[in-house]
Amino acid sequence: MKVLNKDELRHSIEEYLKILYRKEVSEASRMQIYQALSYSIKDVIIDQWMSTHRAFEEKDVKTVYYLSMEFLLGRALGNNIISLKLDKVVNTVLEEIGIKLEDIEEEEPDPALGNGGLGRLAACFLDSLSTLGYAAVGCGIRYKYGMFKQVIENGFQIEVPDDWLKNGYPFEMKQDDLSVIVKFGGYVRITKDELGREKYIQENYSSVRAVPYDLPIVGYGNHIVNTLRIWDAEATNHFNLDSFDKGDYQKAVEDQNLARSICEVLYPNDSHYAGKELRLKQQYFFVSASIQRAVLKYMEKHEDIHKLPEKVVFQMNDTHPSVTVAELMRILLDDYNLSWEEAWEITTHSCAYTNHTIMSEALEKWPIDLFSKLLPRIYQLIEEINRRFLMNIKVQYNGDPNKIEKMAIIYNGHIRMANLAIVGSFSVNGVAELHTDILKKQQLRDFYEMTPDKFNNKTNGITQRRFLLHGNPLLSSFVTSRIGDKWITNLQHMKNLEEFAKDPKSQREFMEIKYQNKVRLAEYIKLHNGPEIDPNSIFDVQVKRLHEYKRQLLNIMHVMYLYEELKKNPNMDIVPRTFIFGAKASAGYHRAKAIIKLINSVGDVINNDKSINNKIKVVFIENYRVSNAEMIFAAADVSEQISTASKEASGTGNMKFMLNGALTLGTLDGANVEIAEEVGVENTFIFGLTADEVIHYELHGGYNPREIYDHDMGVQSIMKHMIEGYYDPINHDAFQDIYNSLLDSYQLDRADQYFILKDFRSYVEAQRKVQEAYKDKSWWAKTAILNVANCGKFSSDRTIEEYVKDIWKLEKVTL
Ligand code: H2P
Repeated sequence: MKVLNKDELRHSIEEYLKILYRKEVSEASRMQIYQALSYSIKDVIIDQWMSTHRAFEEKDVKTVYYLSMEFLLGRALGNNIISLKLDKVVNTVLEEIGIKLEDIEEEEPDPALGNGGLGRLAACFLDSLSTLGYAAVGCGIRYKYGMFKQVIENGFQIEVPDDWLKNGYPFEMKQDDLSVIVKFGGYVRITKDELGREKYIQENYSSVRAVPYDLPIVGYGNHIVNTLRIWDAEATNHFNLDSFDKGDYQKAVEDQNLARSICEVLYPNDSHYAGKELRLKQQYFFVSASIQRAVLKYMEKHEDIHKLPEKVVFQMNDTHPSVTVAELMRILLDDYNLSWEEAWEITTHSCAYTNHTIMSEALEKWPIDLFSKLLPRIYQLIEEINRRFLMNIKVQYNGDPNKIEKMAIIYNGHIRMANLAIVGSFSVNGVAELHTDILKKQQLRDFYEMTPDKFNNKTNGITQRRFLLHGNPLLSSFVTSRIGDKWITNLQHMKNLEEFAKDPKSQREFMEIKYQNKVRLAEYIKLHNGPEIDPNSIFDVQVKRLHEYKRQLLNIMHVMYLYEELKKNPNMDIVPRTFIFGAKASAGYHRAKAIIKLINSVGDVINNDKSINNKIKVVFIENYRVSNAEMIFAAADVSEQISTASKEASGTGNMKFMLNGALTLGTLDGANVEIAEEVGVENTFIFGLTADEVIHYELHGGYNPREIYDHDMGVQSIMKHMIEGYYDPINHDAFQDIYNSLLDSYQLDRADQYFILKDFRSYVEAQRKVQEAYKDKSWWAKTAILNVANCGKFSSDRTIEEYVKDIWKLEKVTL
């Protein structure tokens, strides 16, 4: 196994600087050193990558294909250095060169191929799969532009394209020889083969060449390297003489355009996809390419296609890749000539589905017309899957039209992709206990009643390697100095930290580390257009995608309330607090963007009001993403997890904060419930309606927020100020819609459908308790340490072991 010593690394960096840029170390820019260092690290990875492959092949292990439209990777260089345990060597060499690793890391683009939790979960899962020694391939799309870069101008979000590939990405490898063709459109001709069997042939189609780019996923210290395979599209039909001869010029142009458009952009996950043909093209494109490749690879070493489920499992990350079910059927029927029964048996033993949200916007539905034109053969197959499934329903439920209405795959002119995924899978899982419960009892109740054994829960997790070892080196050393370093690969070991929770020296040291991390974040904020903030204040943080159900609005309304109280009573007893936000709103989500503007306007007023003596500050961190998230989690005292109960399937930010010793202020939603269970509810600040209460209101037409508005003068005052220009004399029109959404129903949306006013007082009270608790530094330090000590359950290593045991059945490989 290749390891690098200091001299070899130095030599390698020098060589790459020469080859790539014709430069000496002393002349090279930081970007050039970043590239040269990354290539040097990649050299080490390549050897491990090859030997991992060899071992997987020799042992003929089963592989999970994790199909996901999103992988929110974060930067690779630092993480790879840590996983290869090369940090000391790298630091020594860079010191010689006179540059810091952190500065070099800053040169790396943050591949933002995802929106939020779902994509980041996929990245954590790959990290765990490699570290635990399981064979896995992540399958996704190589978007040219991932998530946009967010710039805040005059308080408004502006979206700027993020051209992450502009300087080349050193860790990727193009694998031209593994390309496959993906077909769209045309029609299906039915003929008979020589044995008289019906054959379905797609004709007059457009096609693209799917070209894989492989990224290494390096296991921690175990020499295992798995692959994330992201697909790019190239035109099949170059402008060759052939096409001109046939008068096919138009088609050649179309194919070029098709290839160019498919991988261009990442869609926001809260947009309504209906009618967005390009989104469906993306889905089929990467699914078809991935499944074709997986089957080809299996057939290289095996003879019997019937045994595919023994060696391959396809995990569909949410509804987006659910066309997998039909694509696998197509390959088995059309390419391998299996009977329907044989093909269905194989498909339903290879496919598994994870549901990540009950928000209806994510349960994709496609109009039949659009779908059947784009994917004529796939549509035929879905029709047949649906026909057979409806026959089962009819037999089992006496043709009950209610059951058909809820469960049919094709209904009301639409194809319901979640239903396809459920019917075609042997496993359906939710991502936290509460969420899985809601799926069983509400959302997917009929499916659960029909096939209860398919349903299971897999509470999400996060990788402690990125979010503690890499993101918070001070706290990592604190932990390791006390309990050793086993926690890096087995987070349950954190439990041993519990005995230090009451130790005054550990408490002081913990608070000092938190302070240092707050200083680091304060400097970052200042450097990135933010205000000056006091590291002695409570850092109260809410960072996540902006969505009404996540209730950033509730948070900022509490800030407005606190400010107004403080104005009325300047001597009010208050512990200085910095409210920190970070969030991107999808470009078309106007209300979410108005909430960002509101946060910034409120911040402007408060941060510039000398009369309150810096007691509260509001910061909106521009362009929240994985790389600054690592720093933010490390610096947080309070973790805001305040979604409307029942709406946040799990949350994973909540776990990252806990791991870094922040205390949860949250509703009993998603994985917050399990966090409270693990650390003890007395060591969290829980407030608000429960999921049952929310669901009860929803089933009975909601509640009347006007009553609260009329009687609660605090609420009334902040709401009036919102629209009267108190926080923004020029742009306050932007807030009228927010105000209306809280008081009036509009079309299908009930007034205050996320129960912000309903939970307001309970939130204010919880916030008051936070402040009281913080006054007792020793209690706070003890509780923070207890949070770290009890986060063992929330490692993605635990989640992956559960997937492996219950769903994937993979073998562990050691090298
Ligand atoms: C979603 C859910 C989260 C969940 C995550 C991963 C879609 O992510 O809403 O509750 O933790 O998937 O399962 P997000 O909202 O963060 O984009």
